[in-house]
Amino acid sequence: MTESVVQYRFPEGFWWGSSASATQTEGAADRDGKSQNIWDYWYEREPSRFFNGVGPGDTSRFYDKYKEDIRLMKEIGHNSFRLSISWSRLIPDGTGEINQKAAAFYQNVIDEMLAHHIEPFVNLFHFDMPLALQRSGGWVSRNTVDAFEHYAKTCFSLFGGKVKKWFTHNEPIVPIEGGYLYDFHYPNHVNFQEAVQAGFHTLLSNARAVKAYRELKQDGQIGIILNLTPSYPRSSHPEDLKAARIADAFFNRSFLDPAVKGEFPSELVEILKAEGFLPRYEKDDLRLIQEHTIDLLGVNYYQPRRVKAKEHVPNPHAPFLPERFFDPYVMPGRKMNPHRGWEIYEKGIYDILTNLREHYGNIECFISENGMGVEGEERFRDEDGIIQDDYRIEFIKEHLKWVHRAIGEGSNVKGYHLWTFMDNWSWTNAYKNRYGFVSVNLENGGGRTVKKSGRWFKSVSDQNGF
Ligand code: BGP
Repeated sequence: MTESVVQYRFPEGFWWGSSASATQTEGAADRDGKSQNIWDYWYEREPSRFFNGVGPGDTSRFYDKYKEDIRLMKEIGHNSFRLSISWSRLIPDGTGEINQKAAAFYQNVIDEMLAHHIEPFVNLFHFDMPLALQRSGGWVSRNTVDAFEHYAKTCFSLFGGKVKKWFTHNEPIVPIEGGYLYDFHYPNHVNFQEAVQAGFHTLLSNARAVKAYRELKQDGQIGIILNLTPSYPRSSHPEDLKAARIADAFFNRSFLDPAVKGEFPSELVEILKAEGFLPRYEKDDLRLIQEHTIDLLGVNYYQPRRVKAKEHVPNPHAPFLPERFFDPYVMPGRKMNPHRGWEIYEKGIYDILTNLREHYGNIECFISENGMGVEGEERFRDEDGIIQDDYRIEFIKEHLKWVHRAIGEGSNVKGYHLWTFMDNWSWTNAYKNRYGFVSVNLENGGGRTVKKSGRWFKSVSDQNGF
């Protein structure tokens, strides 16, 4: 790759790579002893809820093609990559016996990455509850917290000799939103009390895993990955500001404050108390959460949240949702990714990093997801077979410029991982929007081709900037 003038240079050792998750990439959903998770089961029951009726059975076949994929990661300049372990593959009943074939698979993946000098960042839970545990209540049940602690310890003892960056959860608020508030994950309940309980248990499971990890003294770091969506008020009117503050407490600080500071945001606690929704917990839980905060924070950023004061008195008979306190605000003139329906606001990434620097002790962090899903990318394939995704390069550059600026002002941000390495299965959106550096041909056995953005990323990684 020819050297070009580097205008934005990043600190030595910056983590360049991408992230992915087990259910979205592995395939082999019913092979080699893996049991069903909620996605396998929900798809079996309601295939029509998934774009074009495509389910999680095959996804991108990482299970079979991981060697080729890791080689491609190297080829496009990765020095790190985040994957998740499939709980229902490793411990098919959710708790109990280890599936030795699964243990061997993850061991091989980790070894292959290390052989290519790609550091594995390993996440334990990425939306994929084993069905056996969901049947007994999933995150609403305290037993799941015990099962998670056991699962986490199992992973640390199997792989912790080689893996030095661990994450307990990816976007833990999303299964709560999807499963218990807004009907886009199984079990499709709309029940605020369950949502709060599930959220509390998730946080407790994080603290238990952090504690277990520290006790093992494995000489690595443990953290959590949060989707931080800055809440911007429509105006500086006090009612709009209040709406934004409450939205921030619900969707960001609910997980950020306990994970990083060990405490729950008082605005949120007040609301839960006033509305009668405090979770059930045991005497030592709060202390455990307080004493076991994370080392390293992953920040997923796609879009901001814009809000305004409520325009109408909320219907007291409607199910209780956070939107009782604010309305979404559609800002005229906003820049959109029309495929995903998400606003693109690059400065948001800088605002998050600044907030972490100013209010969260400048905790060590990295951008663990950021990316652009585009439908119908085949139309950008040129005669050499390469997808000319200049829009993705532009998207990454514009975000990286703000990351660079935040670093200049002292932010403790250590890397940038794109969502995602190769096109993968996006939950109910299945393969509608493509996010990868590498395209996956679903008709042709999952054949891979590096997109223009992948080649460009190699030069960014080589030059440590662009
Ligand atoms: C994040 C998830 C990923 C991924 C990504 C893109 O919320 O961590 O799993 O899917 O978003 O979003 P989507 O797949 O919904 O388009």
